Amino acid sequence: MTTIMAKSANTTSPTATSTTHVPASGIWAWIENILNKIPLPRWAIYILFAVAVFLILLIIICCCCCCCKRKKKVKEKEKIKLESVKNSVTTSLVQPDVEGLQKSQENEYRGRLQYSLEYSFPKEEITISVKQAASLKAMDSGGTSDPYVIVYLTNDTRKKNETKVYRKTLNPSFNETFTFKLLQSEITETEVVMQVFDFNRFSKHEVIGEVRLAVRDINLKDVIEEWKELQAAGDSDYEKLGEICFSLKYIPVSSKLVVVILEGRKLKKMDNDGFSDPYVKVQLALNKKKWKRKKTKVKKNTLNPYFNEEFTFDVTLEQIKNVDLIISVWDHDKVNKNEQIGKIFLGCRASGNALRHWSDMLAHPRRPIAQWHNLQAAEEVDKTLALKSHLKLPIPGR
Ligand SMILES: [Ca+2]
Ligand SMILES: [Ca+2]
Ligand SMILES: [Ca+2]
Repeated sequence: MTTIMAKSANTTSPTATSTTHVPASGIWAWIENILNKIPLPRWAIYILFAVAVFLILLIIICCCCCCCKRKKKVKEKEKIKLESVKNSVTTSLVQPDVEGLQKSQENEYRGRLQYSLEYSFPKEEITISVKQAASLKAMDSGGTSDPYVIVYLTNDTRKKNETKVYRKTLNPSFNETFTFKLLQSEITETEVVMQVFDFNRFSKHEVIGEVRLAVRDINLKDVIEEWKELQAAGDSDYEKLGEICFSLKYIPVSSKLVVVILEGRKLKKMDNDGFSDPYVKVQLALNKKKWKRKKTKVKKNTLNPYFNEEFTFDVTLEQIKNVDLIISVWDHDKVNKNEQIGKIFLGCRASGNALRHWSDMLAHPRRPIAQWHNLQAAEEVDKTLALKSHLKLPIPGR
């Protein structure tokens, strides 16, 4: 009976059986054979097989993850590596970024603020109403705060408005409205800042937190009313002083350091007409002593000057390790003494953004690298430079 059936099957589709079924059944028979030799019940073999497959997959996934992480780390290291300055002591002097230190403070809960915003296109004015705050952080020993709000726009930080102080409360109702001039041309660059402070009669008022809104992100056609969580207050000194953009290029073969002062923006207003007359000084200090100095032309009556002036200094590879590049922005005054707006220094002992720019320049010789920097208070930078002036860099091989 079976032989007849097999024969008929063979005659109906001879090719199919000979090409596909025979080898497959051969493999299965071989597997069957092996499984039969294992002195375990069939279900146990299946479970062991599944566990083995799972473990192998797990190992493969782990290996992939490790490889990816290692690649990422190597990339990050390469970014800061100073390729052209070998055996330099820079890495030991790299200070943690200020941003990193502030991170833990940023996460803390500070409370919420309710406000409304309305922009008038014909008048080019923005009206900001500070409504109320809720669940503010307690700043005083009694578990309360004495909150008030300072409101300003970053296009003119000289005009700041503040609400009344509300004593001993964490849920104050302010309901005060302020109007600021905001030209349509200034919208893209301007932020609304609402900083909640704790009033103290005998000590410095402390900032509880702030809400900062980029005006360009707000739908100005409607009246906005909303609640926002307070964030850690940023360093408002930066926006007061302005920013400077310059490019750096180092050519080790010819020992040239090329600094191109490109432009400044949002510089602080230093004159009564609401403008400044900015120019930029580029100084080099070697081994903490003043060494070389050049300056740009004066740009009259502007807070957003465009310079595009190039300065070349002779600095050997040995000297570049000990050089501080100091960029300072000044307001030229005809009658009075010129006023310093702000400054910044770069070099192997700088930190944060400044160190990153310097490192990028050294890591990519002969290539100009441009970057924006926030200006810092001149006294602060001078203090940092002077503080370290006694520091002897242990240069290897000397
Ligand atoms: Ca207080
Ligand atoms: Ca002035
Ligand atoms: Ca001036």
